[in-house]
Amino acid sequence: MTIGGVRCLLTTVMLVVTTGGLWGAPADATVAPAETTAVSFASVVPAPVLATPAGGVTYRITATTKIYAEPGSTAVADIAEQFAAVLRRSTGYPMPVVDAPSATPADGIALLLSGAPTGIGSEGYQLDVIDVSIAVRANAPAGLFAGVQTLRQLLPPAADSATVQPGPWDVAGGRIIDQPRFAHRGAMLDVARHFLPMSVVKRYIDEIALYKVNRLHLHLSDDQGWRIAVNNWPDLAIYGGSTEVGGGAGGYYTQDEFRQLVAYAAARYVMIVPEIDMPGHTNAALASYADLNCDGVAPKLYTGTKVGFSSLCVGKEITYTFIDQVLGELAALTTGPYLHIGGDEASSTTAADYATFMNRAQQIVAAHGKTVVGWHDIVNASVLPSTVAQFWGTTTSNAAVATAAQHGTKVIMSPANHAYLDMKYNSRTRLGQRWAGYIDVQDAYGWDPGAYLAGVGETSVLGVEAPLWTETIETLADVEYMAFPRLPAIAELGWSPASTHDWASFQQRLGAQGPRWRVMGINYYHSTQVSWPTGS
Ligand code: NGO
Repeated sequence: MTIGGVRCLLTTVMLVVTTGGLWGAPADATVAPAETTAVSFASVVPAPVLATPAGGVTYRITATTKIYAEPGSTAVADIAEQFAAVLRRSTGYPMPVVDAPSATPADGIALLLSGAPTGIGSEGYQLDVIDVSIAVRANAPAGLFAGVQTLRQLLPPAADSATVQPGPWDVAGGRIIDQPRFAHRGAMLDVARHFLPMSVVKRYIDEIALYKVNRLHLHLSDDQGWRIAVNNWPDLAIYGGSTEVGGGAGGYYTQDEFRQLVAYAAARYVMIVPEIDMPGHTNAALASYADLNCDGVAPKLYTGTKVGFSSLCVGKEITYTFIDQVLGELAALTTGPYLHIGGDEASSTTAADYATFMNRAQQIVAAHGKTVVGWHDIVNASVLPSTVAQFWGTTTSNAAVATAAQHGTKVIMSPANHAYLDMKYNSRTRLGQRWAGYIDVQDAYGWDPGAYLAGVGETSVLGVEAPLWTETIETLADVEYMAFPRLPAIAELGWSPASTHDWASFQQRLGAQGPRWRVMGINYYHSTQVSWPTGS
């Protein structure tokens, strides 16, 4: 198997332990040899730019191993503490985090902001594993975080266990030099169709961060529910958030909870991109405030799954007061630069009204100091130079998006027939939809974001995003089943150089994740397209 042109050897050590899974692993979890197997460089997802194994060299984590952190950086200390916390649970070792000495440490695991190649940018890293030490070097903390995610994958899967395991804890020797292809590597959760509690969103952040996904787009409002408290318009959450698809209890995040999510994500180098969808997909808001309706009559709450029937009232001034206050509060809650304003499927709004509305909405976002993201329908309005369009079509050409890209609009690629995690894997999949087709892992992986949409080349592409719409998705187990193993496929398209793209290699590397997911209790779909190790 080759990664980045370098031939890697497969693993050799086969030991057996029992493992207790994290978060709901099956009670009858049986012995699984793959969980204590030393992991080779050839198993990393996303594929690194350059991986050079050093045959026969191994580093062993022991009871005296220290983690050295770049002195004077609380961000690095925090990354080191997170890594130590994972290792303490499974190894039972103390794993102290200490300041790195001025000379490169001669032992232990060092996280350093010096000595990395400058060309690898702020998210790149260099990982060196020799017999006496491990060093992760980067130009910025984000790069160290990415390097630690790679290191986690090089540890035996049992290292991700929530209970102490016997080890040994060996890491294969060699060097990895790595950096991302695209800046935006996103996942999206629709918390509107079915509300997902804080615990689920946090767990998903942990899971996506493992694969170097650095954006979580939260679809916070739709016809069926409004999920973020807005102080100026309290009924949005209290009434508009009181149900969901199927008529369940719904729910919403308080502003304090939302701030917690932003901070939790930031500590894992994930930026939250909040979305308030408008002018369509707004029944929950229209039901909460009669004044927002052109006829002054509030519709009923909606718990079905139709789209395209609702619209904010483009001709009423209160509509703009409303979005100014809502987006103003959201801007204040969000540390990242983006506010997503939706703009998809506005089929109850005329084309002229749509343009009028989206132009004003973009100005309002700009006035709050943020950059607009919209579904690609937004290119039918006059986009601001900074506005980012998120492509969700099922075709490989879209004239309006191509024209916008030629005028400088950056595009996030989420082609629904490849990147939508709510599509069924095949006709037997219980969850999900099929309007964009069935998407098994090879379909999720089998496209090139930089050369997919005619007229939208590599330099116009900000990155990729895998949306998970939740019309049929209700629980953490549902989320995981649809996201794994397709989310890592989209993550690899966003991170790895196009030159590493190779299905045969990818499905092997993806299969190697199975034992880790099993240990972590991730409810993944065992696609028959992937070679899963025995027992995973
Ligand atoms: C479409 C639609 C959403 C649905 C989703 C289901 C976009 C951008 N708008 O994607 O409202 O939930 O499909 O797959």
